[in-house]
Amino acid sequence: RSVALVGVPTDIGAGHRGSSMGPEALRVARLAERLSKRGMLVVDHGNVTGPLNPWQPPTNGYRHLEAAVAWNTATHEAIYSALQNGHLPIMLGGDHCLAIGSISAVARHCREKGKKLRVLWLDAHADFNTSDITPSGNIHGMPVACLCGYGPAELTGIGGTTPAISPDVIRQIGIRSVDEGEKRLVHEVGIDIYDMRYIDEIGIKAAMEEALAGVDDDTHLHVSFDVDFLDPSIAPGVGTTVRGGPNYREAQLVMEMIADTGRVGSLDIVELNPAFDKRNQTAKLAVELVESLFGKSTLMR
Ligand code: DIR
Ligand code: MN
Ligand code: MN
Ligand code: MN
Repeated sequence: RSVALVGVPTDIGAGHRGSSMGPEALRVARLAERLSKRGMLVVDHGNVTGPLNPWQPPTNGYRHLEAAVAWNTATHEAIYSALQNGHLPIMLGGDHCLAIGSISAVARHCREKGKKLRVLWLDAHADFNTSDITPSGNIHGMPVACLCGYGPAELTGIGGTTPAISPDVIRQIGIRSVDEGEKRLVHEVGIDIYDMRYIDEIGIKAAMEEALAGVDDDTHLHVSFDVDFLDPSIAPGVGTTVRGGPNYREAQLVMEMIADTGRVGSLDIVELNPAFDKRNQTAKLAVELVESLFGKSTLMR
């Protein structure tokens, strides 16, 4: 299987600077080499380009809306063309607002190929804010809402179809921080959320079985991996840590169970922030988990 790495070096949607260094940290942690070792044909397509981060306060409920549109439009084109060329794209973020560009591209590809889409959103946060309920104005807290059609037309329309996806394709896993207005909205829209309370009660294995139920040979599985999904004790290199996340073994099992479906068709690795990391340990952990996501296991292969 041929894999296209697409770097998107921006922190335009975040409330802390530094996730713009994420793509390079993943390269330094040898992501391409590790996947090549697994027998995958990996081509690093380099970085998407876009405006510098002007680091302005929010206006009308958005920080840097115009620049976020530019970055997401470029990301959409890069991911869509990788898919059209038969590659499995891995988007190296960058902050999580970039999932608007990547997932709208994956959804467009699935519509054209008549494939079913399932999006696994691994995150501490629901990322379902809108301009009137956001506590921060940061667009990285809004991508799931935008993809479902709740947001400014400049973002919800990327890829030409609004909404880009239907809420029922999404499964959110690891959630433990949802803002006040956001809580109301995710219930209203009916987002399927496997929050940490639920995972504590039924266990990560049963939760993943539920999240993956119905994935079949016609399904394109997109994994949107926000590194703050992981417990901060193992993954300090993110801007918005939230305690009480999956530990190392639980995170490995999540990736292994996704790998077992054999249906992973695209991936985002986002919110990795080397400015908060120590000796690139979080990037190295992310690479290890991505190896598991692509089938590395202790006793097989
Ligand atoms: C918070 C933080 N919910 C916000 N969001 C995220 O600003 O909207 N942090 N995604 O990573
Ligand atoms: Mn290519
Ligand atoms: Mn996120
Ligand atoms: Mn998050």
